[in-house]
Amino acid sequence: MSPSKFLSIPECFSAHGGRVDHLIDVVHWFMIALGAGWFLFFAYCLIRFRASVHPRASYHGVRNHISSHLEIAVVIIEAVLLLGFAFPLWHERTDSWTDVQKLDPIRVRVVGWQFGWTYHYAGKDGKFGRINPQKITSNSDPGIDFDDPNAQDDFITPTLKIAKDRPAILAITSNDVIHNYAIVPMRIQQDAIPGKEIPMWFTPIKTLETAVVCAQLCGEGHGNMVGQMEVVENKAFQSWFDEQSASALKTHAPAAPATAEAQRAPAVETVSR
Ligand SMILES: [Cu+2]
Repeated sequence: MSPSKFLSIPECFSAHGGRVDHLIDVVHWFMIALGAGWFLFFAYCLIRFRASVHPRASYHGVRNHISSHLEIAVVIIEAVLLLGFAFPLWHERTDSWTDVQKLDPIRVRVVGWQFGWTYHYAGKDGKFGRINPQKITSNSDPGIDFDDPNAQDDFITPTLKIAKDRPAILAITSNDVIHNYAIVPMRIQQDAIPGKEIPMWFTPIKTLETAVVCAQLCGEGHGNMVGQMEVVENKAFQSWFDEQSASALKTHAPAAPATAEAQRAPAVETVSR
């Protein structure tokens, strides 16, 4: 039996999510044991030291060290949970890149703002364009500087689209205040802090359409800060991505300068007879 089944957590859709659920289970088992222990101890005290048997209070209390030993045991178990389970999992999701790079990951910048999310894709060249805060024209504008050649095929979307069985590396940031980007079915979330790009990665294992939420109280519209995300088959993702990138390039690339040859030779109209 796993306690996480009773917490209304939605189904898991990511490769690593089972380990997060396992950690939730371990923590809850520990809390159940601790809660039951304290309750039994409380009930024991009520009966053992009831007024009818002990009309006069003892001002010395317990003389041995059992309570200190119990406290130390609790601290040790909590340290094992934190250092043995939680930190390694967190490190792997946010700081461990070598293996992910080899798996052709999808990279997306996620920009939080009051009150929504904007997604910035690097386009076909795989390079994100320069970000210039002075280019921001509205709350939801990530401020891409299209004078940068790397930015010409960059595109932005209001919905996160990624591919099944392909790792997604999301770099989380914010345009204004601190938000928190959370995808519960993927068992992952990260703070969105202005001026910082904090990465996190996961691999979706099933196709899905779901909501993402802001998990940090960020202002009066916080409750409306629900975004959409889609996990599609890689083929569908790739054709969508290529299309978006090509149309961005059409919009942002400067008009190609006329070649020297075209300038020399006057345009000749061929007429078929
Ligand atoms: Cu928010």
